Amino acid sequence: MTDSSSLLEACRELRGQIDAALDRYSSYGEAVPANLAAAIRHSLLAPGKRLRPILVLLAAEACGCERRKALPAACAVEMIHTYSLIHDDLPAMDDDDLRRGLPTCHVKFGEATAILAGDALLAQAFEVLAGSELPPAAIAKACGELAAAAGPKELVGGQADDLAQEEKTDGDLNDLQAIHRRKTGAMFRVSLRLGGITAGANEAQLNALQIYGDRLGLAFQIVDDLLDLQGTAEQLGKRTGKDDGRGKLTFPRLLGREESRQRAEGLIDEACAAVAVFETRGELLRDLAQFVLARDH
Ligand code: GRG
Repeated sequence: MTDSSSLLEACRELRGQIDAALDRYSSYGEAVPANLAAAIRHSLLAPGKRLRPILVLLAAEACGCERRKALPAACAVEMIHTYSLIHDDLPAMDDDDLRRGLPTCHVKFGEATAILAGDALLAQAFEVLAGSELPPAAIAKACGELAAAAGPKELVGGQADDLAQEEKTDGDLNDLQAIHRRKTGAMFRVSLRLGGITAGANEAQLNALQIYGDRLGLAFQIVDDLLDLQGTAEQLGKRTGKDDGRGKLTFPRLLGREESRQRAEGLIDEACAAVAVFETRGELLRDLAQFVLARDH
């Protein structure tokens, strides 16, 4: 394992490259109505952790590709993630007023503009990915996989089940894992796979990356549930304690805090084992997995 300062340094550098690219992609000039552009930039350029785009870049690197080549795919993933956050915060969904330490998009720009900002990012993600300098077959594969991950069988389906779950009082661990494998996990898995596709990875490599993404996504969600109980709004940049207050199905509610943490640790071990095949080139992926477990925001 590299020391944690090397991981932090690498992440700082990657975040800088991702932020600069997102800034370029959302510098629309006069082509986009000013209010819509401001709403998109408010949410997209807000200080998110950029975990998913970092995963795209690190997956590409693990497969021997220059990070720069994977930057459009990384930005496409972050655009879809940001759209999902904007829509999730709307009054009809989670009804939140704080995101990434800032007022949510609809609080600042109104509901209609926030819906349009999300719609715009969802579409632009595919424009950006389709415009990347990859062989046409790789672009088609990447677009297809990203569409599937964001679609009704994965992200949107997981969100629908999560909303439906709020109406119920029952629900077990299988239900909860099924929701999060789609709502949170799909975007993690596809981030890893897009990095691999960019690098021209073979099926075995894509499979290893997918297992890593699956385990990391679930562990990330368990830690998210624990932080919702333990963290502060200042630390997390979003409201905390909401899930518990509404009696929502969460990992700590079903398993208790200690067992939830143990489960997250087991998943991180599995994630790291999956990318052992990349030897030293997978080192940052393994370090990042440990960081997800230890994160406090
Ligand atoms: C509206 C289609 C649709 C989907 C919404 C992303 C999502 C699905 C809901 C957000 C609510 C939530 C707490 C989801 C689980 C964990 C999660 C995805 C947290 C946000 O991701 P971070 O912590 O956020 O990586 P930043 O701001 O750092 O990018």
